[in-house]
Amino acid sequence: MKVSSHEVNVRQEEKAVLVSLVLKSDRLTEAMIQYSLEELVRLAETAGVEVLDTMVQAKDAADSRWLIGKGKVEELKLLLDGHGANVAIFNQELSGAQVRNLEQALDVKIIDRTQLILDIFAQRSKTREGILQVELAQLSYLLPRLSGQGKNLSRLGGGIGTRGPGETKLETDRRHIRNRISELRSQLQEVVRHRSLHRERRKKTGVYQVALAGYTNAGKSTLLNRLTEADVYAENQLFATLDPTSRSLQLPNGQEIVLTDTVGFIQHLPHDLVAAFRATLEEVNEADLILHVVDSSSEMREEQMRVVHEVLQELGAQGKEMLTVFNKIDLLPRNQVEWLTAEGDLLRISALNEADLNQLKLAIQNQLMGDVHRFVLPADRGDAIALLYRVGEVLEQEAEEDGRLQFRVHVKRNEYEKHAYKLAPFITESSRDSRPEAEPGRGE
Ligand SMILES: Nc1nc2c(ncn2[C@@H]2O[C@H](COP(=O)(O)OP(=O)(O)OP(=O)(O)O)[C@@H](O)[C@H]2O)c(=O)[nH]1
Ligand SMILES: [Mg+2]
Repeated sequence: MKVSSHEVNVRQEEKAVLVSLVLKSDRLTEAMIQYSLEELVRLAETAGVEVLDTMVQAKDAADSRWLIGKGKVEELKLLLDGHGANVAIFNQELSGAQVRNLEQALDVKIIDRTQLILDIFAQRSKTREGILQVELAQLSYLLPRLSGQGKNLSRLGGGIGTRGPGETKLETDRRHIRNRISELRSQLQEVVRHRSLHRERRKKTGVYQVALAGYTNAGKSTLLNRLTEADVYAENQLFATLDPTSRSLQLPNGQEIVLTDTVGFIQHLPHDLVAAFRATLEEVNEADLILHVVDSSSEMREEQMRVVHEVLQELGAQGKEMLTVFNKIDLLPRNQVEWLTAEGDLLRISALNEADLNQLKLAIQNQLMGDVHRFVLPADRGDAIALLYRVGEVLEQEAEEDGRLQFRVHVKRNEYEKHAYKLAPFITESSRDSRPEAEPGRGE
């Protein structure tokens, strides 16, 4: 994998052995274990660490002192010494005590998966918002682990088992961190406020928002670049994108929409990170349509899709209109392309194929625009009228001579499918909506 020279310079001295604990109760297949380890290797390399070896232990339960078993710790020590490694990176999250015990036993720097991901984010974030969010996530991770000395925390921790100055120092550090956390939170609140104001303004113009979401390395930024001639960093590495980028995109019918690229997801995405990145990820939540981009050439495709659904759920975006975009089909044997299935609407494309990109634009258009229906309802059908207002946007309302009411309503596809049976008897005419000009005050 490619690591930019800058990162190599920064982290050149870190040579690591990677360690993964597999719980037997998780019933992971050999392929899943292998994949998870490969992903950790990619994460480490993305962070600029040189990976010298890997080690896996299957166990019934995690050891509370070292995560892995005592015998394995000794084995690891030999491995580290043999390779001349100075870091051990664990695939699982470690407690503060485990980090200290491992450091004592192994005499190398101990890093866990969460820290590694936070580290990558710290190296990558460029915007003020991103930088604030990463610092918040790092401090939230650090605070509960600040209970003594460790190579990782040596600048911040007090002495092990010592009282007096060490403990006082620790208390000061804790207070310091708590203060900084509240400071960061209030700064981020300001960012959130700005973002939502900005979004409100965009909404008022009636321009549709479409968000690219998906597992890291699925091809989201490549799609944004190819569709909008944006110049977003897209690379064959994990977490190439951290800060959302929005570009306008013209659909085949001439209408402009806003397409937003977002940070990729990964399995076991650190909770502190999701919490801290909420403001950024809100972009997904606020979109009219989510394009779930999937690397269809990945052996772990299903697993990755599940992770994405989980994170979307955590963000409260599960009910959103979604189009699954199976990307990179150029890397799949032809006969396997048909096997790609998902719940709801889907598309099979290659970001490298111009015709596929046009197909994607059409699919977005169809998905977003819905149809305009003309309904005629008796004035006493308050229930049906209320439903009309709920499922769509009422463009026109007129009273007929016989006292019935006529409505022209723009109804989104998925809403219509859900409620069509109740409204179908009142429809008198339907047509595809083209929304040529902006309509003020489009509601949610
Ligand atoms: N063969 C092939 N490669 C693709 C396709 N789409 C993207 N890629 C490659 O996949 C790699 C990852 O692409 P990105 O666009 O950076 O992926 P991303 O989803 O933005 O990744 P993160 O920002 O890390 O979440 C790059 O090397 C792209 O060139 C495709 O359709 N076919
Ligand atoms: Mg990207």
